[in-house]
Amino acid sequence: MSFFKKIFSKEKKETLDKGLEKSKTSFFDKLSKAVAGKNKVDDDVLDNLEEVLVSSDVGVNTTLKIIDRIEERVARDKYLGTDELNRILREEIAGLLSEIDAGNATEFEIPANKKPYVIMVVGVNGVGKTTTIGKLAYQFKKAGKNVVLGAADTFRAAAIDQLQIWADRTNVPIVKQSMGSDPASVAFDTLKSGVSNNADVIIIDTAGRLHNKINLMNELTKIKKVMQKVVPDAPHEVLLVLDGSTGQNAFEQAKHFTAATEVTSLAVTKLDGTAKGGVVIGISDQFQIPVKYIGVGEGIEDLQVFNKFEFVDSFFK
Ligand SMILES: Nc1nc2c(ncn2[C@@H]2O[C@H](COP(=O)(O)OP(=O)(O)OP(=O)(O)O)[C@@H](O)[C@H]2O)c(=O)[nH]1
Ligand SMILES: [Mg+2]
Repeated sequence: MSFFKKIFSKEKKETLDKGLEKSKTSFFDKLSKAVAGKNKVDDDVLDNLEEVLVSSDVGVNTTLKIIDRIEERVARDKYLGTDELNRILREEIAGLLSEIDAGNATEFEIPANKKPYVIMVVGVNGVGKTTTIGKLAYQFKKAGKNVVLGAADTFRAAAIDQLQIWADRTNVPIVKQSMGSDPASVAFDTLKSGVSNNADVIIIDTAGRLHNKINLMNELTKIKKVMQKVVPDAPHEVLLVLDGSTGQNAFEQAKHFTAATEVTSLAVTKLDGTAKGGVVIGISDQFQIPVKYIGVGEGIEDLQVFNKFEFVDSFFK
């Protein structure tokens, strides 16, 4: 099958499989129950499948899209055996993800023509923003890039300390001010420092408190504007971090943030401890934003470049 011709690094694949074990088991338990005792994909099977997808947090709209596509195939092929359902679901899900991006990245890369490449990281508190920034700093540094971190989450003192810990751990410089200072001012300083120190990548942490939409919009817009005084086309990437274990809540957060700012990529964290990996499929389909990274643990190496082929493969094995 063309989707799975890709050759994966075995070690990486094992981590992903292990990380997604919970999602996998649960999805497959449900899927097998959905087709138990049936040879043919009929209305009953489709109803059950719909339930399985919704309860795996794929989301209602995306579930309906998938069911529609399978119905079309049933109508076309007349007889569709349940033994083929796995394969067809895989194809349809990978197909949905393909509509959003090529999805074949395997390495931590940044565009060569943007220097410094500025990533602004947003998301509500506790989703894993700072951790994801630390993991990214580690990967970019490992790839030989000069990385600078900016502690523009000035809302809590601990937030700055936490980013400092990651800066120390990855041996990457950090620009910070005291708690309560203006996040836009920290972002400005970070870009200034990054430019004068020849940074390849600048990653800006932002406050995760739940604002109302207007406040959030104003704050993010201000940070962007101020950064553009230093690097006119910054930020090159607005990375929204979502906690994959929160299911429908992650959808709500995506709605909230995409309304407040232009989100260009997603990181879905905590997929190691959840039965809700389906959220990745639903969110990227519904918001038409590519999932770029997935978090599969708390460790420094527990961040992976999202590859839909690997993901779907792991989900369905
Ligand atoms: N299991 C697991 N835990 C994670 C992952 N990513 C982050 N965490 C944990 O989630 C908790 C919150 O992570 P932070 O990085 O502090 O989250 P944050 O979004 O920066 O939160 P605030 O600074 O409070 O806004 C920490 O205990 C992390 O170790 C992941 O992929 N898997
Ligand atoms: Mg934080």
